[in-house]
Amino acid sequence: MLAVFLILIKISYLSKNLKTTTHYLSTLSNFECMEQQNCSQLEPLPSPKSGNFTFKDIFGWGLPFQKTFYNTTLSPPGVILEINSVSGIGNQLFVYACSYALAKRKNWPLYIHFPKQNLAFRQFQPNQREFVLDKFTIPLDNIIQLGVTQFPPGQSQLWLSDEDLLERKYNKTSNQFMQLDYSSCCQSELYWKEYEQDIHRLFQVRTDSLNLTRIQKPLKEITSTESVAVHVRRGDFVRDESYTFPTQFHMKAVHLMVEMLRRERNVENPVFFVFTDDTTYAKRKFKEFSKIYQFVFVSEGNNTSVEDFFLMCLCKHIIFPNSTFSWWAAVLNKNKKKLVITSAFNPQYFKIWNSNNKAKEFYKMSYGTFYHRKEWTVIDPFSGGLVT
Ligand SMILES: *[C@@H]1O[C@H](CO)[C@@H](O)[C@H](O)[C@H]1NC(C)=O
Ligand SMILES: *[C@@H]1O[C@H](CO)[C@@H](O)[C@H](O)[C@H]1NC(C)=O
Ligand SMILES: *[C@@H]1O[C@H](CO)[C@@H](O)[C@H](O)[C@H]1NC(C)=O
Ligand SMILES: *[C@@H]1O[C@H](CO)[C@@H](O)[C@H](O)[C@H]1NC(C)=O
Ligand SMILES: *[C@@H]1O[C@H](CO)[C@@H](O)[C@H](O)[C@H]1NC(C)=O
Ligand SMILES: *[C@@H]1O[C@H](CO)[C@@H](O)[C@H](O)[C@H]1NC(C)=O
Ligand SMILES: *[C@@H]1O[C@H](CO)[C@@H](O)[C@H](O)[C@H]1NC(C)=O
Ligand SMILES: CC(=O)N[C@H]1CO[C@H](CO)[C@@H](O)[C@@H]1O
Repeated sequence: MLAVFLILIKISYLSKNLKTTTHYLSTLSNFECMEQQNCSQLEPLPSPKSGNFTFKDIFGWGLPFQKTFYNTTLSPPGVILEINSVSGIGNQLFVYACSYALAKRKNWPLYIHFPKQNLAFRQFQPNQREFVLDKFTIPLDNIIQLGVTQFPPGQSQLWLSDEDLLERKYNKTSNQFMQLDYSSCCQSELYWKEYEQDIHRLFQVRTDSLNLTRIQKPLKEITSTESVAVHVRRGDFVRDESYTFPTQFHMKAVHLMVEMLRRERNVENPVFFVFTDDTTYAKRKFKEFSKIYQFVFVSEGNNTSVEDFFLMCLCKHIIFPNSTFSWWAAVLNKNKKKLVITSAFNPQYFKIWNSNNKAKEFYKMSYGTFYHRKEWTVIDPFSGGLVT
């Protein structure tokens, strides 16, 4: 009897919390289109002229992908997006945005090459580089499997570099398939600026990608306080001494954020939400700070990187190092009064980068000029000084 009673209390507690969470979510996902007073659908990209690519049933059911691909031949033209197997969320969004903009400009279909991964077993743990685009509101109709999907005889892709794309240096009258070459990163909004609104709508995390029970506590705290996301990235940056991020960056950035919030936003009680792939490390680093400011360590328990990303986007303000994951969280953040503090690139990085000089010069130039948004506060990761 008592047990049944307790279970009932538990169920009603859970469903009440779930309702509150769902309420937050629905308010938030409509936020942008309500703001623009325009909730109509996006103008879709053209459909392919040949082949059928319907394999929606693959997502979530763990069917081996081979079973669902048909042996079809594509008709040019089209833009082909091949997700590099080593890219994380941030870089997948960068190359998608860039390919989307190219397809849109040409009014061509966009094909996405499906990676050889079993989607059912994705964990989205830190440093696992998994296909993630289906976790967003990105339409995935034109999926292909290169190798299974054929090009017509004599057809191939026109490979484009970052520079080609930015300067539109490709053959504009070409009717060939176009594809980013493997070194293209498209790490700037300049590649898709004219479709900014589309990108914002396509890059919403789908509600069904989230475990609402798991994230409901931080979600509530983040939406009800003057929240500042703090991204502490260790993971692949600790592989090698020369990659270790100077911890003084976060310290300086937190102080600066407090000062800027007070001065520019009249805010006295920010709450810092730490997102990290190494909670033990972050807790140790922020030990003293936690006594002065309010700190919440979000990345604890069985969270996924998609959930962390979703929550980071909802924080009112953000502090982040040179990570593309948090670059997107800063850009997709819808708070009109957000403050963003980030780190300049480490000049050391370009010294160890072994690549030809031309590409290196291009990246140096791009990171120094259009990688960061103008309105962001960029500080030197070592001295903490402002970079202008
Ligand atoms: C809403 O967006 C659609 C598609 O982007 C556009 O065609 C339409 O003119 C917009 N309507 C308003 C009222 O802005
Ligand atoms: C797709 O093409 C395959 C092979 O031609 C065919 O067997 C299948 O019925 C088609 N599916 C749809 C949904 O049109
Ligand atoms: C796909 O179709 C082409 C043309 O019909 C055929 O030559 C090829 O062997 C097929 N490939 C597979 C893997 O079935
Ligand atoms: C550009 O593409 C068109 C159409 O495919 C082709 O006829 C032309 O020769 C190409 N120009 C160059 C410079 O490659
Ligand atoms: C969602 O998260 C809760 C709390 O961590 C966990 O008990 C539950 O199993 C999760 N659900 C799914 C479907 O993973
Ligand atoms: C990003 O940060 C890491 C850690 O400090 C650094 O080693 C790397 O050089 C940085 N990358 C760039 C492009 O500045
Ligand atoms: C994480 O998940 C595992 C297995 O599902 C469970 O045993 C563990 O208690 C969970 N940890 C937290 C902090 O929720
Ligand atoms: C993806 C992610 O951030 N996962 C974190 C979840 O929480 C554990 C425990 O704190 C972290 O180790 C993971 O990095």
